[in-house]
Amino acid sequence: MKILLTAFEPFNGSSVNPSQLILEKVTTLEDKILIKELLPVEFEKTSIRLKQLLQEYEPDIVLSLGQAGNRSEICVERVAINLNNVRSSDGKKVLADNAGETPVDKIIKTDGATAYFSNLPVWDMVQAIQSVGVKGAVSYSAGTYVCNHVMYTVLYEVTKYYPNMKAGFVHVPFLLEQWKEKQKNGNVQGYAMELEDMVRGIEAVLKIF
Ligand code: PCA
Repeated sequence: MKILLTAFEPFNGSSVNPSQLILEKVTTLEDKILIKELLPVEFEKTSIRLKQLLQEYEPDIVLSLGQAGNRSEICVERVAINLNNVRSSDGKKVLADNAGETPVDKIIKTDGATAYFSNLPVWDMVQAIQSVGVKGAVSYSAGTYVCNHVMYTVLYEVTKYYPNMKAGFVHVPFLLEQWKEKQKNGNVQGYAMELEDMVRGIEAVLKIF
């Protein structure tokens, strides 16, 4: 069993991304090969890199991790949509990716489906997270930023070329220190979780694969 685990660099003014710290801490599992890859928060580069990784390793499972600061649980994403959009829902803010790209309502793949469901066992994953005392939930939107882009791109490739591959995405909340930092700067939103709880939750998920 080969698992490709990806995470992201920091973005949006943060000095850390919890997904990166989880990636560093998660330990290899006895009977499974874990391939770890840190991705840039860039629409274009992530697609290129992911395509290469799928070709090179042909993993059985691709699990991608990212941060969603407004969440209070570890969220197992159910669906990725065919849309890149960096504009906030009220239309007032734009969050460029780390390369300065600002796509607005842009279709990711003209020959792709409107959306792809994760083909991982999302409810079992949520249960695994909860079974180690960590808050977990299914989410029905991975957003329209780089995380959704990664989930969509992988599922597009899986649907087209890798019928046996399973793929999905997990969003984690802010880290406690990160949240405190944001609170100091007066732009707090959302919730926070300790890194060790995040790591325990993700390790529990990896065990069921
Ligand atoms: N979260 C962003 C991109 C990188 C990350 O960790 C997102 O939810 O799209």
